[in-house]
Amino acid sequence: MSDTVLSTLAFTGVPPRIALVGNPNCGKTALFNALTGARQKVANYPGVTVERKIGEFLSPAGTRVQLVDLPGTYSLRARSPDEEVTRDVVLGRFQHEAPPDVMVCVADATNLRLHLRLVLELKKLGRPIILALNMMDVAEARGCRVDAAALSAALGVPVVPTVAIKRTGVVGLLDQIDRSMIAMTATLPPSPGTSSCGWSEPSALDLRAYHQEVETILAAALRDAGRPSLATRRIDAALLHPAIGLPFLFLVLFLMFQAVFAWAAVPMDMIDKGLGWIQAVAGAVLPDGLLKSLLTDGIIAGVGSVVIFLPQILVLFFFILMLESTGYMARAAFLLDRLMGGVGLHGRAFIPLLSSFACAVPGIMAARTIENRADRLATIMIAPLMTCSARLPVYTLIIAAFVPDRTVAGGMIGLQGLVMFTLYAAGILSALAAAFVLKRTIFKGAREPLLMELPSYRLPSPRDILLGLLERARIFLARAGTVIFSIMILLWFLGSFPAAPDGATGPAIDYSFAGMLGHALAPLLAPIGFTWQIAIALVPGMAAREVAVAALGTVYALSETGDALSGSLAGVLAADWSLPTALSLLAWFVFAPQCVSTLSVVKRETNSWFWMLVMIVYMTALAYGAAFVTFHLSSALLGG
Ligand SMILES: Nc1nc2c(ncn2[C@@H]2O[C@H](COP(=O)(O)OP(=O)(O)OP(=O)(O)O)[C@@H](O)[C@H]2O)c(=O)[nH]1
Ligand SMILES: [Mg+2]
Repeated sequence: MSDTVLSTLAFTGVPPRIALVGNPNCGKTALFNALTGARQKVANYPGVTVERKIGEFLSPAGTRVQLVDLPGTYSLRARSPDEEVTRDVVLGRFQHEAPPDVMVCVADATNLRLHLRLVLELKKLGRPIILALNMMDVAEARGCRVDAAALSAALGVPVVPTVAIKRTGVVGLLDQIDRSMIAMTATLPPSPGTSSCGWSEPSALDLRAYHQEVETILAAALRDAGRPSLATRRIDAALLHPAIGLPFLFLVLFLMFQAVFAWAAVPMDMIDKGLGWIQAVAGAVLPDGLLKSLLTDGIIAGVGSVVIFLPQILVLFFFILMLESTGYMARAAFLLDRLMGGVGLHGRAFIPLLSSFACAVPGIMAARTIENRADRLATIMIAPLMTCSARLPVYTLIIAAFVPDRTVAGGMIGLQGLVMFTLYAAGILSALAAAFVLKRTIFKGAREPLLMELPSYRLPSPRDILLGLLERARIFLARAGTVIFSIMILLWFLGSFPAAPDGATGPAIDYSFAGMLGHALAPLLAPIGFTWQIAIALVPGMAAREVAVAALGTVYALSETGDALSGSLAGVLAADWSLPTALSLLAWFVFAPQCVSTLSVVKRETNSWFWMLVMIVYMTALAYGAAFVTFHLSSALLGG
């Protein structure tokens, strides 16, 4: 019988929709992944999911069900843009979509007092609810005992204990989902768009009533509250200690940049050798001509010069994933709150800013968790100053060419890693300075306190870290294979045509379209020491940062003649550029407005062209100024 009802439901055309709702960091996304087989980002800090994600699964009864993962929220009284997404989906206000047919409320079993309030608020909407009592493994380990049957009776909703990361309880949950859909078709015909009327802001009186109801339910269902995690308290006693906390955080970040160089060296060398071999083989096998030039100068030189940085990207992400999954990330925000407050930034800005080390796009989106609009805008405007991972290839290439590979401080610190750290520090310090200015001029406002739950420390799951790294590698290689690949072909074309006239001297690229463009831009960039080859590389570099490296690879491959070609790109640059030029280009890349994707996400998140333009103008001015000062200062100091 159940099958018939469900397939009737499926026949109406729209698949039934189920939403995962709950407080931040309770495991909604982990459950979403367990149910749909998706790999949405899961991490141990509040505010990981900031937009709704949709997936599908087949229920045991054979119904195709749409599942919506939502940002965490403490209440339907949304305060920040990410919480507004959840409220709007739940109440059916989201782009005129009907509200979800069933809500799966996810609650952290170890922290029911906090999590039940939202359950009560949702229950008031009068729509079908299932409670997933998640983190049962943690609860057990801490001696926290919840009587699921009693909880279900007291709440009046079905309760299913789960351990989302181990898929425990998923079968029971699916079963409940099927049941509530049957109940739904039997009792209330779907009436899209009407249910948001049932909700109004809870008053202070309602809140007190909720509070009392929670206590009554807990009295009935909580057999033992358990002990708070002793390990977490002990670790925090050290890591949040006023004297130890910040130095430890800086040590971690410093080690991260040292490791980016030290750990990645061997695999990078191997990739480099492999590419050299491919290039040599291609050069030997192919007859001279356009195809050979396209393959060796355009594709292998361009794409290859980016792919080589994969090991460094992975080391960087390994550290970021570890910070996120252990729970240290939220502590770092807490530790830096005072420091950030000094320049007027909200403590919550830390997570968007740290995410921007990976990529500014998710970083800027993470700013949605900041309630106050002025604080959020200030964070968005400075986020691109954090050095994103796509700039890593640019930095590394120039450092490898100009900074000797030796250690300082008695062999303790790698010089190249130190320079890298300095570049990252320059980005951070200028972001803080920019925030200081912005918060005192355009984005004035009182400072708001940082309210953030500190999650329990957790041992990262090796599988999650591995999957996270694989995902990163996939994204990086896919970009090298698509965006960079096509831009390199275009650039090779622009750099090869029109061909040099007969009897011309110098490399053919001089006479090509790219050469013309480079020479046209050169006067503008000469004051900051850039060569015309750099000028050419900067243009496609707007599509994605690492493209600049690929472009240099292609441009130099096309502009060198004869034997000079065989050297590595770093070697070619070392011979071609002066040190002030290299330093000036580094300074440029610390500040220059970032890729097109960053600018478009700024437009989307601020919902205004104006702020996007402000960003382009202020960052270009900063970049030009910094490169100018760097070039002239270093020229003077080096006796140029
Ligand atoms: N031990 C244990 N850890 C879990 C369980 N479910 C989730 N986690 C971990 O808890 C953390 C938070 O999980 P997420 O799925 O990202 O939580 P979320 O509710 O989506 O969080 P937001 O998107 O920030 O609202 C991650 O570190 C998960 O690995 C569980 O049942 N047991
Ligand atoms: Mg989530």
